[in-house]
Amino acid sequence: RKNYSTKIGIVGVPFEEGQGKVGVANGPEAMRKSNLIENIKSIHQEIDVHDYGDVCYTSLENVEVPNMRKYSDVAACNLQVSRTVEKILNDGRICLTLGGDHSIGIGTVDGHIKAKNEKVCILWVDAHADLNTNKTSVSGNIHGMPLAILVKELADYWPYLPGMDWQKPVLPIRNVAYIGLRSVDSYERLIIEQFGITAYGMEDVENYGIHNIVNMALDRIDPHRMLSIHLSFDIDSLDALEAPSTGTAVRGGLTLREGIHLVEQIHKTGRLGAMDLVEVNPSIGSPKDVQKTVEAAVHLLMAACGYTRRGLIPRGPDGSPIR
Ligand code: NNH
Ligand code: MN
Ligand code: MN
Repeated sequence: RKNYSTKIGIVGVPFEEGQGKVGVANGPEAMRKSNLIENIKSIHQEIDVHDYGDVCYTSLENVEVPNMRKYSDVAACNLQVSRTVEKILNDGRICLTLGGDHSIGIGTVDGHIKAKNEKVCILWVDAHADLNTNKTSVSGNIHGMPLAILVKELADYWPYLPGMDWQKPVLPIRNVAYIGLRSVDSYERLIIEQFGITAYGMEDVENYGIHNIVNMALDRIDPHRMLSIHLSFDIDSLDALEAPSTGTAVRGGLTLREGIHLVEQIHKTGRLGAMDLVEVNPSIGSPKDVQKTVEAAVHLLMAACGYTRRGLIPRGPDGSPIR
């Protein structure tokens, strides 16, 4: 069933404990101040966008897991993220989550999986694989671990995670594809190879072009074209020239054109269920860098709501095209 849904729900997650740099918690505020909601409303008059505000949480006490920094915050915040995403989807809306660092992907994907009874596939658009466990991570930053926590096949690699019992690793690894990889840790590469995870790096984008890469990814993760698509978009998938204000910028990435095309293509499937836009850090770079990065984020989110660069034919009050 096509979901060119005109019903959109927005939630902000001002959370930065999944990594070490101050400022990424202000991502939602920066995107809203750049008129995100008004811009989405102006795409066409049938759009019905509701802002659910920001997620709040109270940290758990006395829980720690080795080599997982700020674990208690991540666990507590993600429960609220999961509940909110599930609610927005059950309200019949496409859910757009504004990050925040990428550790919030644990909650967004979990909420999506719960709302759609596991009929979900994941497109992880990122320079990084975010597939470390607490045993392989060099940084201890949980934003480098969300996919490893979510997938079924890696469940045995984790110790018991206190305060995360609401989260079950039910996501099959074959339902996950990467686009944009160019900074993959060696144990992450090992897992990608061992499990045959669909992973398109920048050299693949170069060889096939972004349009074919998106189709190849969907052929692999959703061959019957029946799953709800979760698009988890890390702004660092874009080239550092296009999105400088992010904690771990990597050069040689996607252009904004490629990013927008990818999102437009996913919108056109009619099966976009939820999108995350994460790792925008307004405390990094000059005011111009910040503006560039936030504008890129807003463009990507608008494409998810059906904004087209071709323009739309105006419609009258009854919804019929004016000629
Ligand atoms: N792989 C590194 C780590 O686990 C870096 C992760 N950083 C990201 N991921 N920005 O998207 O710490
Ligand atoms: Mn990421
Ligand atoms: Mn990244």
